[in-house]
Amino acid sequence: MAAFEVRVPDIGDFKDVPVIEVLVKPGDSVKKDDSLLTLESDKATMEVPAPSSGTVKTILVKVGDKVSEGVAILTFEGDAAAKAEAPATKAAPPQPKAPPAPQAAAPAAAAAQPAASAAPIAPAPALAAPDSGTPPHASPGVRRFARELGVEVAKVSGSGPKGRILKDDIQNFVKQALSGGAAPSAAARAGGMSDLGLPAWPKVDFAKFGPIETKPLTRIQKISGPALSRNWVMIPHVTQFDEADITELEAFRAKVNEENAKSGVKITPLAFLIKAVVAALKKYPTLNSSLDGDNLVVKQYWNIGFAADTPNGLVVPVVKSADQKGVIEIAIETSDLAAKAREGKLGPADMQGGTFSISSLGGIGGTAFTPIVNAPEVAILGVSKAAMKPVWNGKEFAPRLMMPLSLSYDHRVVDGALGARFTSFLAQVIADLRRGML
Ligand code: CAO
Repeated sequence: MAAFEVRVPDIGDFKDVPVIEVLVKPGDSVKKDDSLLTLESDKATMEVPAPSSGTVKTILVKVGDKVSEGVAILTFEGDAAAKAEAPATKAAPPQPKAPPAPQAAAPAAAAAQPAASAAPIAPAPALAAPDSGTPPHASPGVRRFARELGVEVAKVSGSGPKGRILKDDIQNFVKQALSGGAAPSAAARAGGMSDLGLPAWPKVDFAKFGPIETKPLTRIQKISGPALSRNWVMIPHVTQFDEADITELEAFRAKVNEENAKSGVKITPLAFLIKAVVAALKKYPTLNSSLDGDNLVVKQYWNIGFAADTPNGLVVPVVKSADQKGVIEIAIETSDLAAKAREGKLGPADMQGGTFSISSLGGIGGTAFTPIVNAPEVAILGVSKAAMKPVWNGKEFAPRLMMPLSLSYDHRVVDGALGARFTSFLAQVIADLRRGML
């Protein structure tokens, strides 16, 4: 056994290919040809296999990094002779492509360790599903894992970059099936029922009743649709409604915008909302968590996603470490991210790592709505259009600018009292941001 670096092998003409999945972690024991990580260019998906049986020592890249031939991806302790034998091959055949979807945090890269030597490894092509019209997006390693567990990958929703099916998705699918949630009965299928035991989707020849135009769904819609359905079906949602008095905040915002008029930076209500949400999450950390089996993972970082409406569909860019940024900095960042979103230029890293989301329809209208929780987060804040209302101040009705809040939460994690406390505290902070500093 010897330590050496495993490097990106010959991948044909491809350069700067994004790492979309790291399949191992330090300390993992792997067998020869087990997949180590997945690369995906515009045209092909490739897996880098282990050169021999051995142990992963350190990971030198992370999801989102761009790599080319020769770049060291991890250090490995294994059969040093194997590294010389591994043939370099061309890149894999094309896979169906899809745009990035909102994601959980990518694993952080471990510190690079210098190693004795490097091994070029042949990438393995990703295979299309043999039994389905639209092959699901999954690496050969994940397909193999699914086969071992008897899972049909076509039935699994992917939570990885670009909707890719990960090993975790297969495991979760199995857990759900074991608890009676996922597997359709043969009788249900024979009776034309869906996986949930519901009647099949109605098939109607709409053209029989009048002229129609058929438009294909955008790639974002194809990815976000199944994720939204999963979240809607699997998360027991409750929505708590409240109102925040933003009379003072709006006066302050107008003043700051006037003072900063020359800078070209415009502060919209969203930037203040993000700061207020962080203060409420710090007071009620359960809403900054994710369910992981029997554990609740409470995050000690505050990355706030916001739904952005784009011509191609809904995306959720993330303002990272919002607790460490000022309102003006957040306003600049949300405006840059929203512009990137509308131009279709958001990268996976822009949408990863969110701990809580805001969906603001305040610039459009409405009095309330019920947003869908953005799993694996446990809560999302919907914001509707503020309106001037008569509010009783103890002596008289006074005109106040009231902003509607709709907090949807995962009732497995957040109970009603906590949901109400969080929303009511949030409304207080929005009404007077000094409360967020207490
Ligand atoms: N009440 C009243 N007015 C509001 C408001 C609110 N709650 N929120 C924003 N506004 C005002 C802003 O002040 C701005 O007015 P002025 O130009 O007069 O200052 C105007 O509405 C437009 O704001 P905006 O919506 O462009 O800016 P924002 O920073 O508040 O929001 C973004 C940015 C990206 C969230 C927004 O552009 C967007 O895409 N919203 C749609 C989100 C969405 O689709 N959610 C649904 C997801 S679920 O399907």
